[in-house]
Amino acid sequence: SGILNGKNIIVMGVANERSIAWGIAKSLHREGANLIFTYRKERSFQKLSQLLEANGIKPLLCVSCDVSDDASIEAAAQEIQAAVPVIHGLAHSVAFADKEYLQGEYVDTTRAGYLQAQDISAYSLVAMAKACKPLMTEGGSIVTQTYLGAERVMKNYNVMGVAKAALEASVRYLAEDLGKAGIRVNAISSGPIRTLSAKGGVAGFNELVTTMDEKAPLRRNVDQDEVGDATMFLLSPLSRGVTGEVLHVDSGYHILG
Ligand code: 0WD
Repeated sequence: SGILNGKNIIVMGVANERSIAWGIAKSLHREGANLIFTYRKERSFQKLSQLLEANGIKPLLCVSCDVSDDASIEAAAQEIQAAVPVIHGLAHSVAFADKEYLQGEYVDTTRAGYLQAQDISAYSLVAMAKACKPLMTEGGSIVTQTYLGAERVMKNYNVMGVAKAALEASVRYLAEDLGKAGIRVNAISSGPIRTLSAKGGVAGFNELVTTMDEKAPLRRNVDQDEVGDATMFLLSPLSRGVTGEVLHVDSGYHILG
């Protein structure tokens, strides 16, 4: 008896129990959704299988999908279509930039580093929206994960901030295109959360977390479960009038000057 009973939703980007996508998966499961997971690395698949087992979650399907590869996306979409007739939602929670470019100055970004960040972190949403559109025959909801570095200069976030800006603009253009098919497209802009990518990637990440405790209106940071619930809201009919939106789940940090 959840708000998402009978809804089939794809979750991308569970690497381990700290992943934002795992917070999303727990919220969606609690509300009765049937889940389809995509993973890139074999190690993530093993982690994911253990997590599902330990939490008593039976997925409809787990499929490999490397978003930097069109053939991999197409194969994943075909496998999903063969197993699940209709998809109602997509939680996109993947990004990547070489950590060499997540420190120092943005001006030093190479063409290859720039393109890779754009490819995996921004174009992947477009590619996945394109692949999922034919499966969302009853309308649907697509939600991605962004960060404040898209809107303003955050130290060290550099090339990823520029990729997130493209991601947020893509949310708006996709919302216009897919709105005709009853498909909504939104983003969550979360505060800094200690995950595999964040800790290992962004230089000075610990300072970002400390600043939340000291300065954010709520005087604390957010966690994966809070992002999970907000993402669930955007994937659910509770948000049926909302599209093209970036919702901040950051203890209010973004309102500060
Ligand atoms: O502070 C944070 N952690 C924030 C993260 C604040 C605001 C936003 N975000 C965003 C991230 O930019 C990303 O878009 O949330 C999203 C999820 O990030 P996360 O939960 O921090 O990261 P993590 O737990 O490391 O999972 C990211 C997954 C990994 O899975 P795999 O299976 O590959 O280990 O994204 C994956 C990444 O490797 N990923 C890819 N998945 C498919 N194809 C690819 C790819 N090419 N590249 C990376």
